[in-house]
Amino acid sequence: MNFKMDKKNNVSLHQNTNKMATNRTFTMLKPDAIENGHMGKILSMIIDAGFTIKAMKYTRLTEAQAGAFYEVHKERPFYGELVSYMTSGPIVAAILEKDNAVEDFRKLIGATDPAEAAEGTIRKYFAESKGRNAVHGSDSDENAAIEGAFHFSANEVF
Ligand code: IDP
Ligand code: MG
Repeated sequence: MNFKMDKKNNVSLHQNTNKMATNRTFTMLKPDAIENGHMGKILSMIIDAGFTIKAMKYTRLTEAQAGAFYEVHKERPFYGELVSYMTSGPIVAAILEKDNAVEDFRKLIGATDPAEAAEGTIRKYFAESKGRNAVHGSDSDENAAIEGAFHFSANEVF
């Protein structure tokens, strides 16, 4: 993955990546989850599953930020739709900590498409569709570090 932001956005994707340990992952509660009033319930599920919140913010992505975050998908037919959805309203971004964080969090959120998500997963409960699927979870330790540093500076991580 190669996230690059304009200098003027004052976001460096490579700063502070050393602050992310391998027992951390990065999540976003996506605009549909916030819009549908599921913020509290999803955060409860995350905390009840044993994750500790190391950093968290309520924010709205710019088109440049969403475009860069999902740059790996830029050739996919749904890219435009994805960027416009991810900028359509506020999100909650967070860095989470737990043993085996990346894998355990992907299990907690379930498959990308809620129709394929296991019972008891966040996407099974709250996702509207494969596109509007309530939550993001990093897919590797490396991406967790990159994505965490994309959203948080060192003094925002506890
Ligand atoms: P993931 O979020 O489960 O890792 P990815 O394949 O990495 O899934 O896709 C990133 C995001 O792009 C998904 O969470 C979803 O919001 C969106 N997306 C993926 N596939 C489709 C699709 O076929 N149609 C519309 N949106 C999609
Ligand atoms: Mg993914």
